[in-house]
Amino acid sequence: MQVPTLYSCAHALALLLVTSLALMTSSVDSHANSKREEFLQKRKVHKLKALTHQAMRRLASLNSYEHFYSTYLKNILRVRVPGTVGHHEVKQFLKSTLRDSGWTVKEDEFISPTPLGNKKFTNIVATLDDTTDRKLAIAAHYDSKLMTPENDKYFIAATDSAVPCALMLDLARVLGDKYIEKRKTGEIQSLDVSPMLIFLDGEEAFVNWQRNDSIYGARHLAEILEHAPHDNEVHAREAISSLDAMDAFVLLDLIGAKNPQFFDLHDSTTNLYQHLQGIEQRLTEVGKIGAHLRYFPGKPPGPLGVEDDHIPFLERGVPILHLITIPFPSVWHTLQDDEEVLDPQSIEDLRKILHQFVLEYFHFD
Ligand code: 1BN
Ligand code: ZN
Repeated sequence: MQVPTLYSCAHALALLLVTSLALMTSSVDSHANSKREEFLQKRKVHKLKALTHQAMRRLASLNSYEHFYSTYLKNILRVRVPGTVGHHEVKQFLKSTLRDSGWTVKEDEFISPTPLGNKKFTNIVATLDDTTDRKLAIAAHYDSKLMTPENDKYFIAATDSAVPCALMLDLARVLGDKYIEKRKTGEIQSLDVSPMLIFLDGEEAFVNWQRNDSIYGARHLAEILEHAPHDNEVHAREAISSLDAMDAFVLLDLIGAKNPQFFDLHDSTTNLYQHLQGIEQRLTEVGKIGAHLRYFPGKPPGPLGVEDDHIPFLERGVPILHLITIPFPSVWHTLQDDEEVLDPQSIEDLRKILHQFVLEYFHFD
């Protein structure tokens, strides 16, 4: 019989220690994983709370395109190519308007190489309550594409995406007012899920649309959020990231021209899309939106893959609701994408649908 030496005893002990440490780590890992799964499940079971008919009518009567145009849209309708004065001033306008509406504003500033050299970009991220476990992100890009002017006519990208940005500022006002009112009356102390408005920079290519010359802001922000632990320490310990906090990423793009149609492009958000369809139907029934074929007709006739700011979020597993008009406006990426192409009637209708959607999502009845 072999007598164990001191060496082999120590060896066995070390092996035991390593094995039990490995077992402990893997059980910590699997505990964190199951906690993360449980956390992610909440986005799937979130219920929207329908407004009453009376609240719906009241809300739909409050709107006015004139106010929307003069307060928000007019200030964005200008050249806003990264690095220009217009870009800087629109950025300042977005931040101050959001703060005035009661939102907490953060900036994600970074420098990235582009085919035209290093450029500075700034994403703007606003939350109504930055302490909530979950967020519903609503996003649009605020930069405009670099294009050569002709006969003193400059590219102001009205549908791409000045109107989407103005719609988001309008949502900021509606949600901010409701939130302040509800806190005052003590109806809510805290929220389960907060709206998050993201104004992305550098969506447009400087030369040719390709992976490393486009969606600069979205690529940066998705990466940052993926690696940032959740703000809540308990969730952070469960390996939950700031990106996991996103219920969905709703992207608005190419909005403002006549006859817009939005298809149900992602199965992960078909439930949200169907909710938009329901709102469109209810508003049509009470005569609060104009006669139109249908803004939300359902699934597209064939598979459609549209490149846009949602891609880095999609690749990281975030549910995507892509509200982009298909077909694209006929003026897309031409100098004609200006104020003249805008259709106040459909913008007003979409404004009402989006207002109702967010109020129902956050239970702000
Ligand atoms: C949308 C608006 N996009 C740019 N401005 C994205 C896009 C680029 C979609 C190229 C299709 C082709
Ligand atoms: Zn564009």
